[in-house]
Amino acid sequence: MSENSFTEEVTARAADSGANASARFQERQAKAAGGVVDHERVALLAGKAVKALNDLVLEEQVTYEEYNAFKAWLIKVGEDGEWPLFLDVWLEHSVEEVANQDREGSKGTIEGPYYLEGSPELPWNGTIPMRPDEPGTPFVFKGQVTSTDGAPLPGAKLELWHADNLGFYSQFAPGLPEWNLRGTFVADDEGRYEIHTIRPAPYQIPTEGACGQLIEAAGWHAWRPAHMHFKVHAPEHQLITSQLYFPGDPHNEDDIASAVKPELMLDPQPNPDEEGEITVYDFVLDPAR
Ligand code: MBD
Ligand code: FE
Repeated sequence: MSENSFTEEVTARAADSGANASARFQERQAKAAGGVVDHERVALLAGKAVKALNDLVLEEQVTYEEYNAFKAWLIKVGEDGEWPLFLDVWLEHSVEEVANQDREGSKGTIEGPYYLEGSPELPWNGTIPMRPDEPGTPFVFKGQVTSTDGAPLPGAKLELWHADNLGFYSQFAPGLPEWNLRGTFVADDEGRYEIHTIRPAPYQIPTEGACGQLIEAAGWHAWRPAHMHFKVHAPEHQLITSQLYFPGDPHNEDDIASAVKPELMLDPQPNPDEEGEITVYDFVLDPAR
């Protein structure tokens, strides 16, 4: 494959991610029960948001040129399907902070735009779906799920999803098998799991969409550090949504999505039993409220 066709392929794939994320979010939201925010909260929150923007215009003496550039950009965010990407990168971390402030168990962090329900169910020591020649360092991820009182949680489920070795997520970038690098692992009768996967690559916000345009116009960087996403659940316990990170990634310090926490850092070691690396991480779930 020539260098050019590789670049084109990557660009074409990146362009699809935003549109897919919007469609998937709308499907899930349509199925979600409730979804109606009451009048008083709408009046309060929309009122404060509008006031904050008006204050900004007056404080910073915003011009018509800037106002129209903003309007054009907002239209493009929708056209590119990048509202999920924009919101999850620049706002979700605060929503997560509020949602999980009273938890005693494992730290959560943002879900991001690329979660899918219903990934293939696998045993406690299964291998995540991947291509036969899946590029990347083989990676074993093991540990135990317990309750905040220390009791093991048998049959806990760990949903894992992560990018491939080029930073692409299945079903959001074309050309990947449907459930590539997505799986639901059922812990054993002591809440233990030993998941076999590969190390994901860092993730770059697609450069050609509205979010990429904003990043370039502001002179920011477009990177999230390499990460693995999780949802961990067990009966009578609160679901936790989180991500885990790899030490030494240059973007652990300046994640564009502000979602890295010191408690979420892995400690990968050479695997003594097979090629690749191994790491241990235990999850602690809060009892249901
Ligand atoms: C990602 O992979 C991600 O996890 C978030 C939060 C935003 C964009 C891409
Ligand atoms: Fe991600």
